[in-house]
Amino acid sequence: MKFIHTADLHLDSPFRGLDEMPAQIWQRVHQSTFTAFERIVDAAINQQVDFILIVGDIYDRDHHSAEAEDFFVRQCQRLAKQQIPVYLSYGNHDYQPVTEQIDSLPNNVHVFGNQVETKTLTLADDQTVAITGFSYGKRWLVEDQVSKFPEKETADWQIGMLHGDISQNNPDQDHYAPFTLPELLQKRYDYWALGHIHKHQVLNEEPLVVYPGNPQGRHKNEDGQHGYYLVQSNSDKLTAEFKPVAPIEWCEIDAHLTHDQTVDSLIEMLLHRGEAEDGFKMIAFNVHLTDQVNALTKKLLANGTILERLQENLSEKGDYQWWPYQLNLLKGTALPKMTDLDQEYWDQSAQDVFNQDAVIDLTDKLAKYGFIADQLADPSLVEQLRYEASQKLGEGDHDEN
Ligand SMILES: [Mn+2]
Repeated sequence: MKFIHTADLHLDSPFRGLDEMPAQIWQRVHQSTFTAFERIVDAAINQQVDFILIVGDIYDRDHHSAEAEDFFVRQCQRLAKQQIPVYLSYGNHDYQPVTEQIDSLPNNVHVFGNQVETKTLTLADDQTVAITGFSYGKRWLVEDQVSKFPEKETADWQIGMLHGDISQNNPDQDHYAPFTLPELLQKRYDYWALGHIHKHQVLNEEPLVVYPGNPQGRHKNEDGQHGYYLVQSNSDKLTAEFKPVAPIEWCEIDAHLTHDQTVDSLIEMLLHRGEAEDGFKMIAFNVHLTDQVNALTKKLLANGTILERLQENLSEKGDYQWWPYQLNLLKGTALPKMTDLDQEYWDQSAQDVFNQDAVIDLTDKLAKYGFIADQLADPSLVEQLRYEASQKLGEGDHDEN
């Protein structure tokens, strides 16, 4: 048996706030979720896999675009021509009522209904595979779904498809088919194909319990490599191998400016750092400043000029191997543009406002909007909010001048 496990394709992710970049780069960014899945289908065909599992969030939003749907159908048709079945479930992003075979999809695509059900297939070598799963019919599924999964019975291989999150034992957070690892293991399945968490990870080795992550990261918090898992049997054991496919990778680079650095030498340094990266990278520079940094350099960093010059430099060459989309000034920053604001006063109020408690408070009020709750749950958010606020305050000051 050989199959591909993927999830969270998030086709047609909007990549908001990134459209101010050269058309070539924007095209690449906007197409990336499509390209990543196309590469998975290429791999399925080249590897002659027995089937593909797609565990929820095929589309980025519940009202997905017709273009995204058309793209997905065409990719499934490529697999149909090769007699490769697709088993899919919808997740919290593309939840929908599933009552019968969805007519736009070719016959090789098997969609799980809103209630837990099991589908079986027989492989070329006569081994049988039972696959159990369900589709989200609404944005939240607060009830445990795993209790509805049958224990492994007579099939040679039993696979569970579960788009969900490990239970936090907190009804305010457990919105996505909460489960525990022991509960999964009790079912004696051969493989648990998870979805929902966007960072690829193996939760358990025997049997394998795997989050494949999304095949294309959508922003800086989904950095590093993204791809799918190729799962193969070797006698009665399964192995899962991570295969990267993401056409763009998000990355953060720390740069420390401790000396009296000129603007030109700074730009040169950042260009070198970007060029040293392999593959196409979308780079956010985190520039750490100290008081010794030249005052003019600080101003140009803070008002966006340095980032613009970096981008101009790459645009002039026209050879895009990476793109600096953001430049953050971080701790040690003297907040150069906030000349009228007492630093001590800022630090004190920032501490009051930008802390995890304040964010949780906000989360409670906004939690009914699932997509907002997802964003707010991100641990790096506090730091990011604090930084954005300092930038905004700085911009105000700049405008007055
Ligand atoms: Mn997702």
